[in-house]
Amino acid sequence: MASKLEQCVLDLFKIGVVKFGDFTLKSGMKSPIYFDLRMIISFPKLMETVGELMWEARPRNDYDLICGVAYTGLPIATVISTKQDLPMLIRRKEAKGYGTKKLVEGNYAEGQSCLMIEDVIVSGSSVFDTAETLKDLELDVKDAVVFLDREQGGAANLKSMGINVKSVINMTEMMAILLKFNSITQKVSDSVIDFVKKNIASSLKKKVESDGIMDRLKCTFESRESTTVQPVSRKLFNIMSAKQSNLCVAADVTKSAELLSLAEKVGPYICLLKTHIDILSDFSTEVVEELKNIAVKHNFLIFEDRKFGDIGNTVATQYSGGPFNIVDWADLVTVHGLPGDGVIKGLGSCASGQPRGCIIVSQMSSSGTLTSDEYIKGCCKMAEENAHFVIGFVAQSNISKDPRFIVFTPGVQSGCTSDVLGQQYVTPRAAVLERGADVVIVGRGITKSDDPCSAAKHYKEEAFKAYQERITS
Ligand code: 5BU
Repeated sequence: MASKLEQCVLDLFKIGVVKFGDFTLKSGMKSPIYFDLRMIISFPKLMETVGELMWEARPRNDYDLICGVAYTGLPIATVISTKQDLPMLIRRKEAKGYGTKKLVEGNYAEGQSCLMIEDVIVSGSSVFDTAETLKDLELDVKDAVVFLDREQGGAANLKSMGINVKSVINMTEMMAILLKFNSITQKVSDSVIDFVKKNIASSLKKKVESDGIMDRLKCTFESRESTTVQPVSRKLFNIMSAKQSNLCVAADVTKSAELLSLAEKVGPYICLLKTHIDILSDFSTEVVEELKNIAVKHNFLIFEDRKFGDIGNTVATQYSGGPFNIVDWADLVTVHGLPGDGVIKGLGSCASGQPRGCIIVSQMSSSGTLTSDEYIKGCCKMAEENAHFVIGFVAQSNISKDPRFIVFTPGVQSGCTSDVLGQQYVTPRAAVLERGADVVIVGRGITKSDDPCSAAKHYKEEAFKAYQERITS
């Protein structure tokens, strides 16, 4: 009598899930065997058995959620979800281009544990990508269960990235069952086992570390939108692609009327307007209401360059409340890395469901800045650990290859190299092509020009052209 697992393997073989021949896998690797679990959706009872076996193989007992890895993981996760009464999440392959633009569907709360469900692992890259996305949502994702481990290094790869994988069956065991029930010959079994031994998938860790495929500098803003779940990053990538603009204007003016008039003039050319709200001599809540309307009208985001730099409890009260109530109107704010990540947690605690984010000042444009290499590294680590709220860095060099993070470079002006108080300038072209800026921040180069509207148009075109050259070079 065949066991439940043996019967399941034989049934899968019978419906054509296990195929022998010449196949090319997703990675480009050639294979004499292909395991195509997609077709079980046409065999509901078998799908139920697969779900049961996978649930029995789970690494732990206590999960709050499960998440199917698109696509074949999805129906299996659904079967498990309904049977075990366990809420499910879906991670899209691509972010949808309309509506809420969410990458993950379903309800979740910070800190909940989530088990990933996948049909087959070769290198483990799909499970890894899903885990990264779920971790960005502050979920606890350490485990995955797969039906078939092809024994080509996927489990070890994932282990090195901190993910524990349990499989229902591996390739050797599957060949043994098919052989035992005379479904395949010894020769076929030997060739498959020989193949998997000789074709170990490349190290995920090395691939991720070398960032060969996903180097920030080489990716389009459009493609980077789907690498992050941070809502402000996603909005900004979207605006940058739609408006073909990576220009932020630093609106350093001291009167509300000047601020609003400048925002109207440069609005069509910018993705972001940067403010120092405390330099307005006539600040009122009406001015930020008006500014928000102009931002909606011209489709740009508002960025208050507040440079929060205190303990979490203090910055929380500075951010939410006081005369400026920044959290109410600024999509983005800057923070210093100096206090440690309490500053980010403090701000995050005030955002309560609104799409808000921060940028870590990692390197400054001014001469004599104290930001050392160690400091920069610390800022990058802080960003990675707080990627749900951090959207990127203010920097003067290519400090991160991570496509999720956006690098903003101030100290940009054509035809001028410094001011008398230590500011140092580079051209938009040099900022984007030599220093790795995604967004260039231009203040006086535009605000002090005779015609801020034409100056903004000019800077916008120059910076975007440099970005286009960068991604195609
Ligand atoms: P400028 O007029 O283009 O020099 O204005 C630059 C703006 O960017 C100004 O608002 C500064 O406060 C801001 N800035 C900067 O110049 N250098 C930095 O390293 C950081 C911010 Br952080």
